[in-house]
Amino acid sequence: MNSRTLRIAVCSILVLAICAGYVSAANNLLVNPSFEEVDEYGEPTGWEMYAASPMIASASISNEMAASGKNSLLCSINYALAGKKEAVLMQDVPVEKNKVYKIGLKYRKENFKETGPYLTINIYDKDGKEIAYDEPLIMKDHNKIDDPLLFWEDMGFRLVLKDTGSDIGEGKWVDHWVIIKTNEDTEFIHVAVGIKAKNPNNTGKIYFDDMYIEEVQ
Ligand SMILES: [Ca+2]
Repeated sequence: MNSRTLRIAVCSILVLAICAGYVSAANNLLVNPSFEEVDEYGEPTGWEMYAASPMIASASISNEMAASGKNSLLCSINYALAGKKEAVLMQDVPVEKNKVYKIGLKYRKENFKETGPYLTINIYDKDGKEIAYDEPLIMKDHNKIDDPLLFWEDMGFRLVLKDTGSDIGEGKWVDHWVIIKTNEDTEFIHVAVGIKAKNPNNTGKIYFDDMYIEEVQ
């Protein structure tokens, strides 16, 4: 193979790789779903962060542990102090009306013994107001969970993956997913991912990675 042929071959492979990357990225509607991109301040691009007391419960991008790529979202309780501790990342994702979407994530706990992690899903209208569903509710299906302390809770106006102190995910990555349907007024899916703990007695960490929102139907 001469150098010109080699160059063409390398370029062709690059183009194919870029196309493949584009196609798979196009299926996931979330921006920065694997927490790989950070701005000059180390904040994850595409996400809005909220922490009530960031010294006590924090959310940050970490390279200590990752399900894919180099980074993940780390939410930690740094001091065991009384009160409600919350640290969360949020994103509003434009979606279509009357379609079915699958939403999922991976997480891993490290010595985390409190309530949390959680994933909250709201369906928003064009004004960013949450839409309340009557029967049928938001959720159509979800992954099977063999632990009464961990469950998907559909309140009609909000769908939450709630962990009330299970051991699931301790020391290993676990997957959770849910299938939802948008309605006639839907413009956005709002997701919030992080930790919420009330009067924590322990410090601990949770890593999140590989989130997705995909249209399935
Ligand atoms: Ca990642």
